[in-house]
Amino acid sequence: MVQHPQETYLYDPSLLLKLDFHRTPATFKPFISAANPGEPWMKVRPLKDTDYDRGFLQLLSQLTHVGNVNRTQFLTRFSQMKASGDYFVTVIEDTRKNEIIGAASLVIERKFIHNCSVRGRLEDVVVNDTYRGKQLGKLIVVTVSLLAEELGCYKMSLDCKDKLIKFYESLGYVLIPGNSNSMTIRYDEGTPLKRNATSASSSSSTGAGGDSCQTVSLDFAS
Ligand code: 16G
Repeated sequence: MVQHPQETYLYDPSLLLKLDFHRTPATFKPFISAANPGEPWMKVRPLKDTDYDRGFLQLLSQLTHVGNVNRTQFLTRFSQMKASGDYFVTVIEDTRKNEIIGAASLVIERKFIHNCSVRGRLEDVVVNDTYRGKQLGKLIVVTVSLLAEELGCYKMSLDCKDKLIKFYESLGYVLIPGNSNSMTIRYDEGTPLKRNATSASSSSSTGAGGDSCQTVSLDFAS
């Protein structure tokens, strides 16, 4: 096992202990929370600079293309995120195996609108699928959603595939009528530039079953 005498959290871990899991519309059976995730070997915490050695990037590769990110690149990105103060990458660790088994990021977007308020964006949600049945998807999403509210966000949004809409709805996210479109220009698919515009009301350009993205929001003001 790799020993890490000095480890750095991306953000203050005590923030996670303040979250009131009774505030979420999600149903946990049995009841769990970030502070008590249901197994003694499970820990919900901020990303650490040492998580490069705990399979964090390998887990992300279950979500999308990660590439060959070396340790230096990882640590540079970690330092940039920490310095900005706006990145709340949160993970679930299996402490028996020293392995990251779930992750989700809250990214804070600073606004002039709403009295210089902040908006949350839920990004890069992924759970190791061998840990099914432990409510980990719910746990990690609710954790960062409550964190967004705790940090003063007036709303939180995410883009997801059609097949995940029901899951996010069960956690309080809604498709806002007339305003749930996710539009994208991709710069990573070579030339010519491909344009992908997907819409809740349009099925014409979305391709094979359920691959279009939709925007789902959690409104803390209402
Ligand atoms: C999903 C993720 C998004 C992630 C993207 C990666 C959630 C809620 N949404 O849309 O955060 O960045 O997939 O796909 O986790 P890409 O590689 O095509 O951008």
